Amino acid sequence: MAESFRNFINGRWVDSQQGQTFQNQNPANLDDVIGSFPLSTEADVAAAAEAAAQAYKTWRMIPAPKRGDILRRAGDILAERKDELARAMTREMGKPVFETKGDVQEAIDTAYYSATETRRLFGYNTPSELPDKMNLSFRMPVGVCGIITAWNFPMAVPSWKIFPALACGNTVVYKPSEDAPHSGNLLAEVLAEAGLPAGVFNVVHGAAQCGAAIVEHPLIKVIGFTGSTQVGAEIASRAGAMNKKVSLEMGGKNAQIVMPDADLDLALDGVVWGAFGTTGQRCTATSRLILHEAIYDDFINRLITRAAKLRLGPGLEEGTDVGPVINQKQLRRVQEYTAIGREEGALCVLGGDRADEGQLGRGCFFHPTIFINVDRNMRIAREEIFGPVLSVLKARDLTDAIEILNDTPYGLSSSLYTSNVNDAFRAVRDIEAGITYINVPTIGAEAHMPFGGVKGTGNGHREGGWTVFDIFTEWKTVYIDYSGSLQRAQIDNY
Ligand code: UN1
Repeated sequence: MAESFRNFINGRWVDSQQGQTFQNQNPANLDDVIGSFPLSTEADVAAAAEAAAQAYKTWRMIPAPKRGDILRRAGDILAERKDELARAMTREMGKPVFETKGDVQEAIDTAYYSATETRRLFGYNTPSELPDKMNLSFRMPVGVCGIITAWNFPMAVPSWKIFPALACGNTVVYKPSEDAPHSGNLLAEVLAEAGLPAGVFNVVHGAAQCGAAIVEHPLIKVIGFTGSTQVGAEIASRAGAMNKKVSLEMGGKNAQIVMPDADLDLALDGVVWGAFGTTGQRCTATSRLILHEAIYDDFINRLITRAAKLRLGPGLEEGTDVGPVINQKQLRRVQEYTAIGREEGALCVLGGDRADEGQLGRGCFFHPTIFINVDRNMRIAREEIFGPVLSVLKARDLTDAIEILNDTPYGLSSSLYTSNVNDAFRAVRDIEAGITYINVPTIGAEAHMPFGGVKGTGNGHREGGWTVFDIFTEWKTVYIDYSGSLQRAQIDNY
């Protein structure tokens, strides 16, 4: 009998009001059912939003550094439970344990960073244009935040949004992905144990209906979303019509450029990790490799040899390099894209198929796949696949390579391998992406730096670092006149 998990509302574990559930399976072995979770509806979201709105009244009044103390304790608990949490996360979403440990670490980093920021959260003071008058500005919390995330970073990505939101004095209604709901409950456990008061953080599980209810609930003032560009666009239009703040973190079609003067061994390490780490299921994954023509053939040969050695297997098994894709639907999607690549005339030189040998047949495994002779107009060069598929393109020179890199609807991460410092700075200037790495793969952003992208990747916000506080605060401007007389701005001083 599979375990049955609940929502977390107002500090209590509760079933959904209509009682429907969905099941969560281990993608490395579909017979392994983690448990059933509530398929929440509008009524459950309303209960969570009301609890969060009530809790907001007292939470916003607690001095920010005291809120920070709770977040710091949450960071300590995450650190103590790191191994256990990582194993639970791997069981439900597949990536190897060394990666889920990194995922927890990113949440720990964010907890400590947010805790520290509660002693800063700087405002600005400026001189007034009038005598005996003072101008100040402060960051104020916004209210109840609706947080909706993907499954691929089940601890790090929610933390990026939730911890800064709480630090600023907001309360939260969180919907984890249906593919990683258990991690959402583990996060609720950690925050409760850290001493977060009831109602400040609430978890509602469910699918599209639950997400839409969060976006539409009038008590929820801000939406923070990580997921597909299509769903993000729907959220933006619904929430926009209600004048809600929305921060969207969506797809990518990230590329690594390799120039002939690069350290080619380093570039090889970079692309293997960037393309096949997390089974290619990162919004920052390297899904295009742009090689200078002078090294094209040689680099491809070395890449095939290297990638062929990657060990595919369950993430809980020691020695696994690459885990499964998240579910059967995604397995079909990756399969469809490899068929599209072949039809478009690209040459598949590695993988290209489902892996179902032995125990792999019980899960959703796909061989690391490389397409060469890819043209920039092909769908496999333009559309996000979210799987272990790398498209290799050829460039004449750096200008051509950057033009190819920029020629997609997305703009999240990017990478250039070169030893030429002038080329490195040109690339930093000309690449259209939120993040550019020099001699580093496209994955591996650090928690205290702005994270986000341009074009179809986002809507102008940045998570991570100090910039995330712009999402979860509103500015309050204050004028204090101590002259004792009416001083009319723009009039009495000119
Ligand atoms: C994501 O894939 O949604 O930069 C986030 C990285 C990680 C975060 C990825 N730190 O690859």
